[in-house]
Amino acid sequence: MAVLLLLTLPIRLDAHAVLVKSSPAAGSTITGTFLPVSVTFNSKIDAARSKITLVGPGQSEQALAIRGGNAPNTLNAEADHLKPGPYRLEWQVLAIDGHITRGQIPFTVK
Ligand SMILES: [Cu+2]
Repeated sequence: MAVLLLLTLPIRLDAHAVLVKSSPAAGSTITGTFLPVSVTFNSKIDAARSKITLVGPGQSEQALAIRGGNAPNTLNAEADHLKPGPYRLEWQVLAIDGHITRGQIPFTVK
């Protein structure tokens, strides 16, 4: 029994940040040139050691200034001067368990 506990403990402590929801949502289409960004995870994250990059038409990249959210599991940012075309947000976050996770949120500007 003690051995079983030791084996399962590391798994239970594991708490990588997993994306819960985002604005814009993945696959969504937005209008306008200004874009508020909000990304929420399933665990607390270190906003100072996390980043969001906006990749736009022609693979242009822009690092967005990150603000912590109202909640410790949310990142906020904003982008402006958007032109119509395909975009994606590339996020990389550091969770409180010390693990980095990353992912992409594709969306379209009309
Ligand atoms: Cu982890």
